[in-house]
Amino acid sequence: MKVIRLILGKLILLLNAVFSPKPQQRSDEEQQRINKELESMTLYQFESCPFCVKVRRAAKKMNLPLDTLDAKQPSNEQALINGGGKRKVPCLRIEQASGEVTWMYESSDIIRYLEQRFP
Ligand SMILES: N[C@@H](CCC(=O)N[C@@H](CS)C(=O)NCC(=O)O)C(=O)O
Repeated sequence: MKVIRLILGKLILLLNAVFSPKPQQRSDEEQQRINKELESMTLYQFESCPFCVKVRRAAKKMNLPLDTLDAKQPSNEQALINGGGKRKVPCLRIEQASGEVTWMYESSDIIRYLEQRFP
């Protein structure tokens, strides 16, 4: 079972690399403004988790260079559990200007949030 999962994971990564989405183009000024906003967000993920790949692909298509953290790494895993409440990925950590932090689970919710915030 572990071997099958490993092979499927590698296959997902290969297909993702081959069929990489084309990033949306923006003016340099607009892109810099968005990149600055993205500094308040971090995506907790596993490299070959299909739901994480789905979010990364959507972010790439929207040209949103999200900071990512490997949730398998113990300190990141602990931060995810302490902050978000569960060890599940993908999870987007969003820090508001007020300092309030939101931990958003569910790939579809994360993608919808990014699409609405960066139309
Ligand atoms: N419905 C969720 C599914 C996410 C999910 O099942 N993630 C798996 C990894 S692919 C997970 O975090 N499992 C918990 C674990 O491995 O400890 C989504 O779309 O984000």
